Amino acid sequence: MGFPENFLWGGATAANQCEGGYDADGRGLANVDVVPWGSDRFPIITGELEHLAFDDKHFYPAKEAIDMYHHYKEDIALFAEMGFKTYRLSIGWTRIFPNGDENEPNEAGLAFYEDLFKECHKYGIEPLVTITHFDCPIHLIKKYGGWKNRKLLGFYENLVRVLFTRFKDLVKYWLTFNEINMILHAPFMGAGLVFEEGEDHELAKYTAAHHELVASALATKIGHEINPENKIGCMMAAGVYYPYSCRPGDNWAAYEEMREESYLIDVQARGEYPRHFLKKLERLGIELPILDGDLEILKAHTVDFISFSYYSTRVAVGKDNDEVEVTSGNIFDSVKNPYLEASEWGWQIDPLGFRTTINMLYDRYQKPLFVVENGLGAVDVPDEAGYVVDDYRIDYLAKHIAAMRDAIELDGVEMWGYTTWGCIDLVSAGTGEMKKRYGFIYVDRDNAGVGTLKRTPKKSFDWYKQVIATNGEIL
Ligand code: BGP
Repeated sequence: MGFPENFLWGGATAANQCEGGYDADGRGLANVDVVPWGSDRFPIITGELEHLAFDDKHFYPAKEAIDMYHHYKEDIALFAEMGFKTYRLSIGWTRIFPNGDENEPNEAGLAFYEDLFKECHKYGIEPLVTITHFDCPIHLIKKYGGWKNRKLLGFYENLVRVLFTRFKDLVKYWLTFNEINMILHAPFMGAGLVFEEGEDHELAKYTAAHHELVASALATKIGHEINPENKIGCMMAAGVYYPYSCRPGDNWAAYEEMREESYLIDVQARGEYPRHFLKKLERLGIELPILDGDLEILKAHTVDFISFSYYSTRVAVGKDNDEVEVTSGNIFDSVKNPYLEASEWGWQIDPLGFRTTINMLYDRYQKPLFVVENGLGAVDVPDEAGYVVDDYRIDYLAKHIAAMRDAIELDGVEMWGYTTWGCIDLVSAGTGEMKKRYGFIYVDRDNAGVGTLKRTPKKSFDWYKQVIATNGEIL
């Protein structure tokens, strides 16, 4: 018992957080490039502050990131040394279509990923590819307004057609959009939205979300047509909501939050908008731009599996409750849970909540699951030799893997694999820091971009190697 025999152990990254090489070989500018480190980052990623180009006042960590663009062979060799069965990475859209609306792709960008995938296969590592991970060409934002414009759907369709065709023999596992529910919380990252003065934010977000949902269903259709072997999944920023107390009002708040976070995945997994969501739109006076055929496409092309990130559970409080303390979480805050410890960034640590989340998703969708992000962002202090003893990370991961094992072994959940977030140190999506590290591999670079970029395995490197070698028996 324990983990299934072909369980896909591995690690995950995203192009903009690790590749660098932002203008290499014809690559165009993307939203994620111009998101700086520092206090302006948050208003920019939420679409409140327009910032569509570099300036001299900010530092832009994605420009060089950890320069995986030039280190991928070395990095993949280290992943192979840990025994990775899979490596989750994302495509930089602007490497393939620098502006996003060209007819012909950039060959250099395709060649880069082709070589990277071949490098993975050399070691028997199965690539798991996120088509867009918080990634949208700047040109599409400036000219069309990002995903609130239906035209984006056609540009995305071109992208996926090129990817599925070119990488037919190299990639089987695909995710259409990273953490699609982040449109609701970080709409510039999730959908290239910048709000205009007086604009109805809800209308813009739900419209963009509709376009991404149809795009995702179309991608599923095209992907299956090009290669029936393809497994195409959705991706959710997950984490169940607990009611702050057993007051009915708190419980209702938790229930509502959970439904709101899940509505996009409901569409991708079941092929229909949930009725509570349509009722809500009615109340808000929002009419979605649903064109003829959209609902049929959504219905006919649901995903093959559900992937998700999990870092924390969240807590909801009803309107009738007292003042409560708040703590940080992935992009958005949550009410503080007094029963949990938190990371240095305030993210609450809850392995049993992981098991609950896994079960909730499986009960809700009855489709195979894939954990594509989980991990601990922490400050690592290397010794003189550059070695990090990260027992805190090992502890976090061991407890979460044990909870996942319970979900599989005791609850019968069908789970395809597990990739830890940021298997090599990379730039934080939420804060732009390098200091917030998740990796098994230390990268010498600081928040201001200073460092040699040297890679050094941490203590957790050998630990994870053993986890994979024993298929999760020894944690
Ligand atoms: C998810 C994103 C990742 C990643 C992770 C950790 O939301 O999909 O890109 O960065 O969270 O978040 P952070 O980098 O803010 O610590």
